[in-house]
Amino acid sequence: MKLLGISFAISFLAVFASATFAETPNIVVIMADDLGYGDVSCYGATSLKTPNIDRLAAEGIRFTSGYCSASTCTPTRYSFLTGTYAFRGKRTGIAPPNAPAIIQPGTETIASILQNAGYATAVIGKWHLGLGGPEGPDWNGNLKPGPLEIGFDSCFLLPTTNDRVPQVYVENHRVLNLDPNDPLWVGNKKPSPDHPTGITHRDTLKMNWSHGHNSTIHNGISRIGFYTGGHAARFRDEDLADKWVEQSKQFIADNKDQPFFLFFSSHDIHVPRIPHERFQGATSLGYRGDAIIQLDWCVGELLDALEKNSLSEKTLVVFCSDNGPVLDDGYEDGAIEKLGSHRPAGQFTGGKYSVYEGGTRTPFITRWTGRISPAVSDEIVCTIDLAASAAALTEQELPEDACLDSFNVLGALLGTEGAKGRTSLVQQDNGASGTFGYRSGNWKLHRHDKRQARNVVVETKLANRPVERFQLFNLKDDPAERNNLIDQNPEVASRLKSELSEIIESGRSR
Ligand code: NG6
Ligand code: CA
Repeated sequence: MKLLGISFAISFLAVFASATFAETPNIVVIMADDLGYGDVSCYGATSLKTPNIDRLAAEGIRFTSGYCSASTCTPTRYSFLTGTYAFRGKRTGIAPPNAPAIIQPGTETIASILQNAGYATAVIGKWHLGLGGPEGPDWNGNLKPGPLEIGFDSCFLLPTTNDRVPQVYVENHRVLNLDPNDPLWVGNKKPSPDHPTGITHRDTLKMNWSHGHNSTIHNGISRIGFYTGGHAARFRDEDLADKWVEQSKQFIADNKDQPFFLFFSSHDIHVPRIPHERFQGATSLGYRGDAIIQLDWCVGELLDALEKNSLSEKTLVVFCSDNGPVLDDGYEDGAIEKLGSHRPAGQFTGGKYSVYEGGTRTPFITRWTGRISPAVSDEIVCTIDLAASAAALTEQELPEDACLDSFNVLGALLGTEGAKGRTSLVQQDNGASGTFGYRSGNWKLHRHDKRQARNVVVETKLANRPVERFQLFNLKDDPAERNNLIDQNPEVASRLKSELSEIIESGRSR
């Protein structure tokens, strides 16, 4: 009897333990860079095949209204981590090379929430949210504050972007492999008259620049900003994806016995698009397509690593992008010439830098083997909601003053019967420019305080012609936002205008 009691107690404990464990799954967020809605085959691309991303979609939920919150990198990443719209924060537009840390220590983030819940937390890949105190990054010393001060236990970073200097890795608080006898200097001004740049040495470049990107040359490519030194620490662009995967596999293996949160922040398919030699020529679309194949390979490697460690059933994987697509973003890499019939934003208008749907509606997939039933969902979900949803998943209260615009859409993310996503969402372009998209149900309001819709440099076809301050579209009938219905629907327009103003002015939407 006693034996029976013990074995009952043990099996009760086992059930209880596994039930508890089931609600603290590992969370892996794979964020692509500049990947558009139509760039992968499970979202309709036919000019290339992305078997691993497709596999994720086939085994999980493919969202047709999955968003990032901004159409550039820094504000989307700020919102994803903090759960607060970036337009509320200072200096949240595209960060320059020497930007100080944008998210202040002590700010609640999805990482700190999960860290509090006992997760091991790591970010591997592109950061682009600044490092260091008000003076900016101390490249030769401690790069602090940074991810480790806002909830990550460890980080392995591309500190800015691949087109911004410097081309070095940052591991936790230090530049990796930095030789103290060859200190790293990073600045905005040409350091000496003889310093080679994309202008003075243009004929030596392995990829020509088309706008901007003509300062210091590294690996045959000129960049945004200047730097000298740190030669032993410099990476080859071709090796970045392999490095993110190697580091991630190690992190997964090291933490397989406890819950972990991995933010896998790919630099693909941001410019300069220089995939590893084995992917060069993989598609007919040029390096932009080849970089998508490299990204897809990374996803496959991560899924395999989960499988090998028997973690697929214990891991919620989220796949998303930081903003919509762009073709010529500063380098001549054939993206325009080789595009053919490929439509990077799918049926949507605009892309990176715009508040048309193409700027923020992106591939968005969730998978949790055994827990999520494969489906396609039209619910509205956004990267900004992952913080509140992670808090709900791990049964933690969100502090009142944190994650001000993050909604718990866990049910929609997991495909729970009848669960709803958001009812509305603010979209922004870059920083606090006064350019907003506001989706409410199927209605979409545009607000262009500067009366300029798009970035003229990269969207030549969509020219930055003056626009009305407000426009209204019905996304159901007109996903391409072509027919401005504001005059026919004054009441809807007025309701959306005041809802948007209220969200902006009240300082929070939660
Ligand atoms: C722009 C760059 C663009 C890209 C972008 C940031 C120029 C002319 N353009 O200023 O190439 O780097 O910033 O991209 O320099 S993001 O995806 O990180 O937001
Ligand atoms: Ca981006």
